[in-house]
Amino acid sequence: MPQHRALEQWVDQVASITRPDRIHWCDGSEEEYQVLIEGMLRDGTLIGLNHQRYPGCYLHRSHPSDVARTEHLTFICTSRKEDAGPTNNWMEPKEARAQVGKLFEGSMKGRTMFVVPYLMGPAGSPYSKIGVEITDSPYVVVNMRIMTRMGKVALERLGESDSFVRGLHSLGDLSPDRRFILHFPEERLIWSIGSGYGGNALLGKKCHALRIASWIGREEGWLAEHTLIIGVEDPSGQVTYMAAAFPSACGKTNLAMLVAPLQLSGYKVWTVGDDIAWLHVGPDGRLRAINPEAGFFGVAPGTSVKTNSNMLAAIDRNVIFTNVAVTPDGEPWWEGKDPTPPNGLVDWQGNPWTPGEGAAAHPNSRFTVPARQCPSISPHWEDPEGVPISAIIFGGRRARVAPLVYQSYSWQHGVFVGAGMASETTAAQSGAVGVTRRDPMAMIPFCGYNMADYFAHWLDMGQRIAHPPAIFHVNWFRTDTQGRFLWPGFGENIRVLKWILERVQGQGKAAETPIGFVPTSDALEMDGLSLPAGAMDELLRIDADAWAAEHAEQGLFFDRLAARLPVQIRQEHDMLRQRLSRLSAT
Ligand code: GTP
Ligand code: SPV
Ligand code: MN
Repeated sequence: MPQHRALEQWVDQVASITRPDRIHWCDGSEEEYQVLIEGMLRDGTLIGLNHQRYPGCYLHRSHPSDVARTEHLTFICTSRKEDAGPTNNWMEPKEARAQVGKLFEGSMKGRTMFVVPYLMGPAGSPYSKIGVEITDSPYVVVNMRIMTRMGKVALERLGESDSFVRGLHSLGDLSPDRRFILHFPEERLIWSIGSGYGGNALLGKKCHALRIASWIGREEGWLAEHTLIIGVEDPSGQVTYMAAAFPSACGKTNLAMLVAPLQLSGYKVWTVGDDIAWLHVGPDGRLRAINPEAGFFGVAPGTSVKTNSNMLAAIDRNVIFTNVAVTPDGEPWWEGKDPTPPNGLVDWQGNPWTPGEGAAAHPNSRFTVPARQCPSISPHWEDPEGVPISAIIFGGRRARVAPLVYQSYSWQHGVFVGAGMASETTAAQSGAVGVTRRDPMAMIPFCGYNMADYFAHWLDMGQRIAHPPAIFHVNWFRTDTQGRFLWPGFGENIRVLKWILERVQGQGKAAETPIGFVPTSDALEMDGLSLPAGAMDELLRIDADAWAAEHAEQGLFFDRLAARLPVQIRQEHDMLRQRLSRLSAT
């Protein structure tokens, strides 16, 4: 294939270091996929599931120490440390190459090296980008085939160009002591070794489509965000597009596939994307979103007919499950799938499971499924020019402080709301669960450059969009004094989307508060839903003391970024303090 000379050279160079037994160039065909699956069934990497009920579905059990992203082993390797910024781990590029390069020496001996060309974004879109992942994991290859447009289509688009994101991945020995996920944004290069887990190993996803793409987006004038994309259809049939950024395992997939309750069945949510959006200023002066992915890598626990019937309907065929439990009939199972667990479950590590023994499925067990199988997939999900975004929604997992929903006063204030976000940690990353951490725009693990420069880029984008989207903040996770969720969430979240829609259209009742526009107590449509007495007031309450503490926490975070923090963020932070002081005075 002389027409891909730059790629060939890189492949040769990698092979001379990693020394695989064979090299396989992936074409992305169905036949190739089946051959890989059969090989993995033979060597035990995959386990077949009940093929009557779950045709084309398989289970992978990962190494028990390799079940989530490992942020402490993830690095941004820019020539200057300041360009990675204080919120990223940094390694000097030469030192990183020396230290981690050694681990790649001979790492593919006895294995096949797969060359995986892929496209992030629809085939015909001017906003799509090409990547090539070299990996020694067939599990990664089959997942990449679901998550991206993989093989021939990408090679054809590449042609003779040498402009593609290079991703080198090896399982190594899977030891966390020799695990590194390195990004060299200046060279459009990713090195990942020692993990087979999704976000660490499917390099098209968080490594390329967020960390490297966020860097490219700043250079080229667009945004790469940890954001779902939906179209909300109102009873008149009009569809309004929204993008929502929540941290990992905080409800993007569920909101992206929301089914409205009966009383609001005139509203319908269309799914465009569930995890990542690339946002460009379109020729029409609107912010246009494409979903760079072709599949969903979703959280299994909690997925049920009640919470996400669209997803449940999507994952009964052609799915790769990772770290779920299995029933005696060979069906996948996870906590929350049914109210009571079936008898005779085998847990995610392959051992017989008894109730009360901890979770049967790993809390971060996942499924990989083609997006086109989702019943709510939008007819516009592959539109080359993207869909026009009217609202951006930030959100976190906050037991207190953040109300159910509020609207920012302006683009600049909205960027500040995103910059000031925090959320409680989940099982999607290794480490403690439930710890509140600052997570601006849900991008703290994914921004490939200095977070202060990132805020500046957001502010700058606002200047360049003729019709900037309105910016909101939501919180489905506020709890009462007993720790129970105050808001039912899931399908009922349509009530909040309806208010957001109304606000975008210049309607919707709201009160001006120190933090932004908050719905009045009668503003949300409550037909068919009764909350316990006082719950709505609590959900919408701005607690002066809690917000004073929140303001202080934000200040500490902004202090870390002080060297490059845009003055507008400081101004908004000061204005919030002034407005809050008036609240506590009354
Ligand atoms: P990533 O794929 O990690 O980026 O996660 P995500 O943001 O797509 O999260 P997802 O929708 O998969 O939800 C993660 C967990 O949050 C699941 O266990 C859900 O059941 C739960 N969840 C989602 N939406 C809601 C909600 O509205 N209310 C409550 N209480 N829980 C929710
Ligand atoms: C997340 O952790 O935000 C995910 C899963 O969407 S992963 O692809 O592993 O990053
Ligand atoms: Mn995610």
